[in-house]
Amino acid sequence: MTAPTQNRKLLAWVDDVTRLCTPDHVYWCDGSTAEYARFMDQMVASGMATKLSKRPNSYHFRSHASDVARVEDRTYIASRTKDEAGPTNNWVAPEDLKQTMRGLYAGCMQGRTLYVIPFSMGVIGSPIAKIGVQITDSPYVVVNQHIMTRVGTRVLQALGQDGAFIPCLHSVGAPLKPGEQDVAWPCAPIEKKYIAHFPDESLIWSYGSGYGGNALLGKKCLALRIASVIARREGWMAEHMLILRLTSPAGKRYHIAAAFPSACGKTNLAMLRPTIPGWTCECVGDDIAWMKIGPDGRLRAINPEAGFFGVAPGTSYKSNPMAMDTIRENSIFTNCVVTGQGDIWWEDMGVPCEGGTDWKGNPWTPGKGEKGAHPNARFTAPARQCPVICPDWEDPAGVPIDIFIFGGRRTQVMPLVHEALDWDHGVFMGATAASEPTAAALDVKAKLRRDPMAMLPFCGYNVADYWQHWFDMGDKLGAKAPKIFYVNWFRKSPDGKWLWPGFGENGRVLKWMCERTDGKVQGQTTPIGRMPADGEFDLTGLPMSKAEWDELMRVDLGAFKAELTDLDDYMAQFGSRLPARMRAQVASYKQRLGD
Ligand code: OXD
Ligand code: MN
Repeated sequence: MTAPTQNRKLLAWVDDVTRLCTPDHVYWCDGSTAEYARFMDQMVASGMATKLSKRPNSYHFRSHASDVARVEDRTYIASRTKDEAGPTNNWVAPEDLKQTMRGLYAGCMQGRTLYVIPFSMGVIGSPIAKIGVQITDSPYVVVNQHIMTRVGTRVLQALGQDGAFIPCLHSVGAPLKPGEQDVAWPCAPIEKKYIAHFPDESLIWSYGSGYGGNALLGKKCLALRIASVIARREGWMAEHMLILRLTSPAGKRYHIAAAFPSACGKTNLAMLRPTIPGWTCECVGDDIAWMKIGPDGRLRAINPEAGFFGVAPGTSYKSNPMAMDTIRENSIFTNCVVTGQGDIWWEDMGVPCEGGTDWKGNPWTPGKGEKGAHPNARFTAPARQCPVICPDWEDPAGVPIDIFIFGGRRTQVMPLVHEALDWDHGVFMGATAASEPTAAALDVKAKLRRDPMAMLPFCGYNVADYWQHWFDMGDKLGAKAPKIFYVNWFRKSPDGKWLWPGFGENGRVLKWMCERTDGKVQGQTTPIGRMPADGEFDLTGLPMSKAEWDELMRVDLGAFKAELTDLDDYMAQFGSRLPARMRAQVASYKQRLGD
């Protein structure tokens, strides 16, 4: 196939990789629907995919049982020095890592096709967008990238002869000997998997995994790890945040960006259906926000992605009706149950299932004792199919952010909502956010982990420098900086019951934030921040007793104090790189707690 571009750097890179990986064929993706259909037909024929008779143009894939989630232990930030990567990232000297990986890449595409996927993160032409090119030997990656990014010929046109792009090299790491039969989900064993980032040259090398964030390199690798480094250098922000627009009964619009650790309900909040009368919500993005200061001095956010790669289990008409409607057609499902009727199913989908084939390919019936879908089973669906997608979701200028929210999954201690006393305190709140781990990463064992700004697995440089960048952004934004809040939807009572109904009721929390932003309510100051004053929070129609509300909002100073040792240890790992302003925050926090 002749290359459909004259971009010299791109041609040279594809040539180099072809020589190293020795594929049987090279194919340049054009991004067309015909191409998508052809790949799907091929994968159905080879047994890699199942066409779902109940959902138009939708397919199911089963991964290898060892290749079901991101692998943080195998993810590397290969900056020039270990210190630049910081204590929270795995580091190997770039040349050493390249040497190891070149050894793995040598001949790794034998018997396979090398696909070149030109893609844009953000609408082509947006001043905030960036172009990447992924090379992969996985047709599953190609079809997913078609949904998750903007792929194809238009991107090559935008790139022209000399345009810059971020090279993203990916192989499943499973060469085929002549005549060898392929398996349904080729991948390499865990010790040969590498998800490598070379921030100093904006380069991504991924080897051995075909799954999600390890393999769809535009998402976590480019849009967060590499983009966070570029953003710091260029003075903008690349964050693990959903973006939504909330409109009040009076028609006033508020744009909110919220950071929660993986699998803590970002997609649900992004597609919220508020229960409070007159308030509406539209989704701009569910996972990543790229934000630049606009000509008016406000922070403007775009969603660099074009699709949703959501956690399937738990998604139902109760938890997220808009996601359920989004995935009715043209969607890809991975590691779900395929029912006897030719549909997909997962735990807590809210519909009965008579049985079918589970994510491992075994016959399955409910009550078997084992889960039918993997807890990190996913759907990939076009964002434009979301019934509440914001009409401006592709505005190249982005939407102006009024409010930042941080949070995590805490069954204890953290109240439903509190507000930062000022920008620096908000940075402290984000920096110290903690969560109980979920199924989105294979190898997280801790009971509670601090996940700064939900970026722990995604920050491409030293987290202490990242915090300094947040302080610097606050200085640049001044009075136009978004207000910062912290939420916890997951608190339980001492006898183990959820204290907050969540889902559509979360709109009430957002309403209080908007009213704070407008100065309509004042809140009350507590040692941890501002909280709703008596009567300020709209509980109309909620069957919640005063005692339950008090428990939900209870600030147990003893419990906060008990976490101070952990906080000190956490901060100490950054040594002298810890910003002075963060030290000051820790000191005033302790003082407010009365320590
Ligand atoms: C994701 C994640 O897939 O955060 O979005 O793990
Ligand atoms: Mn995510």
